[in-house]
Amino acid sequence: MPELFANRRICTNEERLQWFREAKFGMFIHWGVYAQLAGSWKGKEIPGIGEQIMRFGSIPAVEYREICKDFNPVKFDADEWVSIAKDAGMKYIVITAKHHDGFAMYHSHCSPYNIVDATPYAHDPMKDLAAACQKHGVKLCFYYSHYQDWDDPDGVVKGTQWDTTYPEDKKVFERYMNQKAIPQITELLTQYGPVGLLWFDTPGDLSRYNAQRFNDLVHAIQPECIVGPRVSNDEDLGDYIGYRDNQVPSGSNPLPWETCATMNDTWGFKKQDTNWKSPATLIRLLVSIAAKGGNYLLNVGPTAEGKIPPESVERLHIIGEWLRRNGEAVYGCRGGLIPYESEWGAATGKGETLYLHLFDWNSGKFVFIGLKNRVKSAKVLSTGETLSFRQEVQTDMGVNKLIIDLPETCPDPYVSVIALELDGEPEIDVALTDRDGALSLTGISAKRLSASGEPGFMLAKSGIVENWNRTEDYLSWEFVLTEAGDYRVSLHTFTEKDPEQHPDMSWEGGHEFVISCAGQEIAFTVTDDKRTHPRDLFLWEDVETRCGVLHIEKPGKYTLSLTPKKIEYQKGLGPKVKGVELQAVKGE
Ligand code: FHN
Repeated sequence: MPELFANRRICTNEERLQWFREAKFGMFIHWGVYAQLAGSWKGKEIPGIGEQIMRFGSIPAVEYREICKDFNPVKFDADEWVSIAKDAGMKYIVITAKHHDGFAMYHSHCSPYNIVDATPYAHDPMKDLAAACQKHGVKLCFYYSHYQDWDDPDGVVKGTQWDTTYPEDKKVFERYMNQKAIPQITELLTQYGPVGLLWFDTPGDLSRYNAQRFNDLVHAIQPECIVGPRVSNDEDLGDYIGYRDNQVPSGSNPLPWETCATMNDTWGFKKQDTNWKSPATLIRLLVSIAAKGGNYLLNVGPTAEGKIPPESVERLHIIGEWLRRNGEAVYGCRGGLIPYESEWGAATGKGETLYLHLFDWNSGKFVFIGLKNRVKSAKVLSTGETLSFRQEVQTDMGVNKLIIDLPETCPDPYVSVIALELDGEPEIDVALTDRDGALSLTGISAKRLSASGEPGFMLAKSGIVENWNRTEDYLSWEFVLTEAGDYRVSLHTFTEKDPEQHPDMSWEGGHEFVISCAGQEIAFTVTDDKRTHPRDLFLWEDVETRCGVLHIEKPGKYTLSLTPKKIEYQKGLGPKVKGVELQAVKGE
């Protein structure tokens, strides 16, 4: 019996998640023999994500196996990879030990289809990574495709089928479980020392029974090892909450959670994908996720030679530089101080310090609304420069205002952090208030109500209101508007850019709604007036409907409700609502 079995002890979820809660930032590594193809097959560029070129290029398993014969990552240097992660401020790495293609990137004794036995490289990179992680104090974690295996005679091929050699009707999933998946996970948990997290993927139609077997296996071998949320489609299995790829929720979640994300548009190395996110986008995503209480698992796709692409290294270094100056406002910080998104940036807290992460530095002043504490001091976190400020209460509206004077020079490109010493732990009145004439009323901050008792619609963990198929269900918000005048009102719904992959999320318009506020009613039909593709949302698009104009006679507290009059069912979807936006009409 392996030694780790012998050391088995009981470990609570809280204990095993302690490091994860503090970590905030990790490196996802998609590395496999697919890197050899770099996005092309037989001289043709294959559309789709790099690590799934076997599927997108309909490459038969017998031909795909030939790729291994040339896979020789002689430039792989575990120390270099882990140092890049450490320099970026990442606290854990999650590397693909086996992706859907079925190829083990470590020395597996139960399948010869592995990097040691099937490639000229004949060396186990996971051994080196385990040693480098130990040396640098970075947690080693493994990704394992537990349900899909496009090479195993009994493995699942989800969705579109192609010639994977083995007839579907002869497959016995239990045989794959018992002869490959369970033994390989056991190897991963017994050959490389402590493993921080087992990151499962695409549970598909995996039965509850089998998902539970994977879950229990991990905890039985290494009680401290976290089980990733995609072990099952059932939300109660897995030790933390996982969002979909590149999906950042629009509000905070008090449970430990993670978003995994690409740095360009793919995971596995793909030469043609040069759509790199900017350092500003990456740092703002890291900050927004931390402020909502989550972890950011950012991907790199090393080449077949074993190098992390220079575009990724460069961006990671910039993030690391930013974290060296501002990491105090990220690591081990409390999220959820403001439970919804703020246009100006984000807030985190630690003890009696509140950190305001400003995405734009508009020299002059910054007004923060809702802070109930007395501020003892304010400074720029990265430079220590003291800032002057004053606090006032607008009593008629009950709005607390903190006005901070900002010097000319922006201290940090991308995001500047102001650290406020308070008279106690941060207490923020999260009543919704406009800022510079704009106000977002999102699903997260709405009351979900129904004229007939229990509302039938739901708030998905992404923050989108879904299953809205009854006209008696409606949304309502209470908020403060600090300026009188006209406000343009728009509704934001969501659609899927790739309806084939997630057909449930494609868009349907034609619904009729009424917005009621300040004694006025705006009736409108949901139309596709403007589409935007938020860079961080990858497959999702925002569809804006311009509803009309609301007149606000005087500043004060208001209630706005969004009530459907008719819901279109042609595709049987109903509206997927992100929220309503108010924007002051200025100078017209
Ligand atoms: O199908 C995989 C995909 O190739 C990639 O590994 C991502 C990373 O989260 N997971 C699956 C899709 O969600």
